[in-house]
Amino acid sequence: MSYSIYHNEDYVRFNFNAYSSIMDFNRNGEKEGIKYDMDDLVFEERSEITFITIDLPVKSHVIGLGERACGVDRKRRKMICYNTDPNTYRKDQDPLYSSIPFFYVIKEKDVKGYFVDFPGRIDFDFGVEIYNRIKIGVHSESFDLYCFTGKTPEDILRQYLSLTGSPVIIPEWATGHAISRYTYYPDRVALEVLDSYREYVPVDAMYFDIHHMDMYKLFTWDRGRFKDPEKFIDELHKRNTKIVTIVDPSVKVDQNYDVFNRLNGTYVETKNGEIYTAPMWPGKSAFPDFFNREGRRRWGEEIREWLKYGVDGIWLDMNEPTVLQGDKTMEGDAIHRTDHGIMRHRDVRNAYANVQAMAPYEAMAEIREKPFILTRAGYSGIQKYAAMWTGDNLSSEDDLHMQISTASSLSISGVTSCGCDLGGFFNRGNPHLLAAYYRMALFFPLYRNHKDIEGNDQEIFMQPSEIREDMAESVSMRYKFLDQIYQAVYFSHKYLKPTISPLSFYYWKDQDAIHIEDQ
Ligand code: NBV
Repeated sequence: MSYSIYHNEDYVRFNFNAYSSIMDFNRNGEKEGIKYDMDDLVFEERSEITFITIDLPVKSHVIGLGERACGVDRKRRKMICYNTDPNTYRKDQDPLYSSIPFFYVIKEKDVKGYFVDFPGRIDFDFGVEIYNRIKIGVHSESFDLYCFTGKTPEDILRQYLSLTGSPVIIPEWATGHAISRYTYYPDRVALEVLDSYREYVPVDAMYFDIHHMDMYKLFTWDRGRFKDPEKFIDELHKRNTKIVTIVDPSVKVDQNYDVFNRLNGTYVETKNGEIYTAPMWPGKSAFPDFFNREGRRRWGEEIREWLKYGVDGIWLDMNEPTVLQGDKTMEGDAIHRTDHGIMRHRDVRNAYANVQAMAPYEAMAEIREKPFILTRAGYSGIQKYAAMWTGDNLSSEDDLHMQISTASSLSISGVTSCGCDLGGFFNRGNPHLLAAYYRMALFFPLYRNHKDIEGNDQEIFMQPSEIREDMAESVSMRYKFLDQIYQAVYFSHKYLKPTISPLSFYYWKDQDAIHIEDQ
């Protein structure tokens, strides 16, 4: 095991085995070599895994590390970075859809920030196996470890974001009240839903899930359900409502399907050089290799055509990427022909969503001032392109409380435009719980009601009158604060600040703050 040390005023970087990150991070002003107090860090390599241990004082806490199904403090927990669709998640489920291997260690008198740049599997152990040390198992011998020099969590976040990219500034409408369900159709019913909602509250955006497609084929409309998509979108726009459509990464393998043919030659491959296929919504599917410049270019062309219908935003789902077989992750030996050479899926998996989001971001930026992409998966740097929601949460009291920690932890991990499905996605909730979600998430950057196909009705007009009033009051309160909420999004982009944050982020010196998880 060998490493070189680089540094600039923001961080010290340990570069293992001359690894050249596939992420396009900004490493301006780096110089080689520096004296670093190694008491803190110990490196050790054991059969394909490199272990790093870091001092974890008795009176310390750990925050950050992206979305996690638990409270704010990561101490005495083990957590994995390997993007996974958990089907649904309850408290303590790990890992989830995205991986942000960046965290803060809050000590009595100071704070440290670390970022392990490796988009494959990393196992984090915050003082479980060794009481007073953090143990990190990186499943590679080639990666970068960054130790930030900032003196406060704010400084450290700024340094991390200067390196990995400033958060996207989403359009104003994306922070308004949004409605969604798996799936509203046909067109006239969708309009009826929208109009019924609008009797009570404004609706800035309506999301369309996978049933808008013809047999789940990407970039198609089911013409039985949406006869004239342009006209339908016009109707939404007349009501001042934007439309966001889902786009999965799975392309139906079918020689008669023009999108499959056009993307041919740019798919993820098996180690034998054949197209890697797996079952997904459209049946046997292939997956574009977005790590490849040509793959992104052709994907961008499809997106450009799609936007011509008048679509305002793109919702990237199942992009961990998830397949409907085995443990739902793509074969680790599958091959990506990246711009930096051939790489195994397992070594770059977590960044698939990042490269997937690049082309739609660019395509939208050509025609609009502020692109809007919502993603479920991602890796450090995803914040440059997309907002993120916390996936398939459960309608439950537990989830309602947990989302405050889950979403605000995402925000202090750099994914500042974030939110959760209001009402909870899976299972049957109840009107009181739904209204409570509307109150709980009042200051989340995203504010979207979304529900599973088998879930109960979560539309405001389907609730009992006292609940309708309660929800309408929350929405009206949200709109009173919308300028401030949007200002937080803008500040995150411009000044590299979190939008929402757990109390312990700003009040890290206050011993009690870490225990407060409902603010
Ligand atoms: O596309 C359907 C759903 C979607 O509604 C949800 O928001 C995603 O997180 N999607 C997952 C596919 C799986 C649903 C069981």
